[in-house]
Amino acid sequence: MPRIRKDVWNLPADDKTLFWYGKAIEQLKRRSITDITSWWSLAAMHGIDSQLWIDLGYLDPAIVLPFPTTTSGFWNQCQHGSWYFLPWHRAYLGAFEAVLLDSIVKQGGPADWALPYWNYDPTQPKKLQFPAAFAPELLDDGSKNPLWVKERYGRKGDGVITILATDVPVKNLWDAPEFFDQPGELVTSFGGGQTGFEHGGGDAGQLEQRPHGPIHNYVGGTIQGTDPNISKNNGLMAMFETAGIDPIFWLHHSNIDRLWETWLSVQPAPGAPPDAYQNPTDPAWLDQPAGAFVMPRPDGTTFPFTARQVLNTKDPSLNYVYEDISVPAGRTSLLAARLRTLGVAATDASRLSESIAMPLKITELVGASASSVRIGGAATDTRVQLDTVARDKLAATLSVRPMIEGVGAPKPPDRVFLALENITSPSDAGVFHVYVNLPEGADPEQHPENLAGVVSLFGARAASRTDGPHAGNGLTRTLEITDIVDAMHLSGARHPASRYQIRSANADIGERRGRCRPRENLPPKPVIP
Ligand SMILES: [Cu+2]
Repeated sequence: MPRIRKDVWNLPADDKTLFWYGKAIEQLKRRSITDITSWWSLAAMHGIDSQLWIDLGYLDPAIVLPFPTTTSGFWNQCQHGSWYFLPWHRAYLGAFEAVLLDSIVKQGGPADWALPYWNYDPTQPKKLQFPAAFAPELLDDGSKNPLWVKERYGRKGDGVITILATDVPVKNLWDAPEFFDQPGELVTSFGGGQTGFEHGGGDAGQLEQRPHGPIHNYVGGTIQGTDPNISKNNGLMAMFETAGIDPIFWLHHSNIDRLWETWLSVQPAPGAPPDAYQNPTDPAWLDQPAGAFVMPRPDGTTFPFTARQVLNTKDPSLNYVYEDISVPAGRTSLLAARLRTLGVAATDASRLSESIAMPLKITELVGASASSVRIGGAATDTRVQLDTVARDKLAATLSVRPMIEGVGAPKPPDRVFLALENITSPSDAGVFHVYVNLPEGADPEQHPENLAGVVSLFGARAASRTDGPHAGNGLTRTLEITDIVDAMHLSGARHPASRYQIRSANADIGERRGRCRPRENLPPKPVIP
C-alpha cells in the first residue's frame, strides 16, 4: 500500500503527522552539513550561498564544505524555469521523504509516515491560511517548535503571512493542456520550456509561475523597511539558496507535486491532441540529463535518476499517493466563460464547449512595447504598440457570434497572452501585480477585473547572472489576458490591450530594482487560438 500524503488543513487534532515531522527535523538538524542526510545538506541541494548562510547563522564558517557552493553539482541542483522543474522536485521530495521516514521509524514512529501538503486552494479561504502548526516559536510545553523559523516576513514584511485567492490562481493550469513548449516558444504550457539542465532558467511553466512563485515570496518576504537587494533581509522561502531550510518549503512543494497529478487527471475536450494533459514522451525529457540529477539515500549513498523513473508515484521507490487530486471547483473553459458573458445558459455553454475540438497552436505577435520597462516600488505604466493587421484579426475572432455562423459549433475566441520578457533583478524577493487597461487614475484595488495576474520574481537573481548559462536573460512571465481583452471588446473598446500597468504589490518595503525588457529578436508570439 502506498503511503498517503495528506492535506495539512484536514489533519485531525490528535494526528501525529506533524509531530513526527518535527522529530525528524530535530534529528536531521543535529547532523553536520558534511553528512548528505542532514537537514542542511538536503536544503543545500536546492541552493546554498555560504556567506548568506553564515550571516543568517545556519552555517559555521569553520566547517570545510564537501561540495562547491558557487556552482551546480550535488548542491545547487534545483531546476527552475525548465521542463525539469516538476520531475526534479518530485525526486528531491522523494529522497527527502525517505530520509525523514528512516529517521522517524528509527525513533519509533509510523512506517507509513508521509509528507503532508499545504493546499492553498483559492476557493477555500481557510486553506489559504498559513498552516497553524508552523507559526508559533514555542510549543505548549515551552520547548522550541521544530516547524518554526524566524525568517518568514510575509507580504508586508511584518511577519504576518497572508495569501489571497488572486495570488494562487489554478484555473490557468487547467487551461494549459501542453506539458512543455519548444525552445524559443513563449511559455504558455503547464510544465515549462524545453531546456537542458537549468539552475535558474527563465522558461517557467504556468504551475511554476503561479501559484508556486507567489507562495515562496509571500511566505518569505523582506524585513519591513529594508533593502531586498541585500539577501539577508529576505525570508528563507524567498530565495533558492535558503528556501529548503524552512520546513514549510516541503509542504509547499508537496502541493506543487500534487497539482501535477491533478493536471494529469484533467479530461481533455474531445478532439484534443493526444498529448493533452499528458507527460512528455520525448526521450530528451524522459531520459536526460542522465547522471546529472543525483539524490541521496538514507544510508548516505547516492543515486542518479531521470524523469522516467519518477512518473509513477506508486512505484516502490516513491511509494506515495495524494489524499485528494481532484480539480478544484469553478473550473470553466474559456469558451464557457465567454458564452456566459454573452448570456448563454451555463448548461448550454458546457454542452457546447464539450463539442469543440482543440485547434492547433499557432502563435502570432499582436504588439510589443517599444523599450524596456523599469519596475520600482511604485506603479509603472507602459503601452504596447499594436500591429494593426494582427489587432484587427484578433478583434474578428472576438466578435464571432457564439450562436454559430450557419451550421456548427461556436468558435472560442483567440487566446491572448501578455508576456513580460527578460525580467532581470538583483533580488528574488518581489511580487508585482499586472493590470491591463486600468482607467486613467483609477485605484487598481477597485478593479480586480483588470488584474492580469501576479508576477513573482522568485528565481530572478539566478536568471539574471551574466555569468549564468543564459548570460543573464532573466525570467519570462506569461499572463493570459483573453478574458480582459474579450470583455473590453464586448464593451466596445477600440484598442484591446494597448496599455498595461505593473504595480509593486508591497511598495512599502523598498524599491525592487527589477527591469523587464523586450527580447532583441521578438519571436512571433502572443495569440493562441
Ligand atoms: Cu519552489
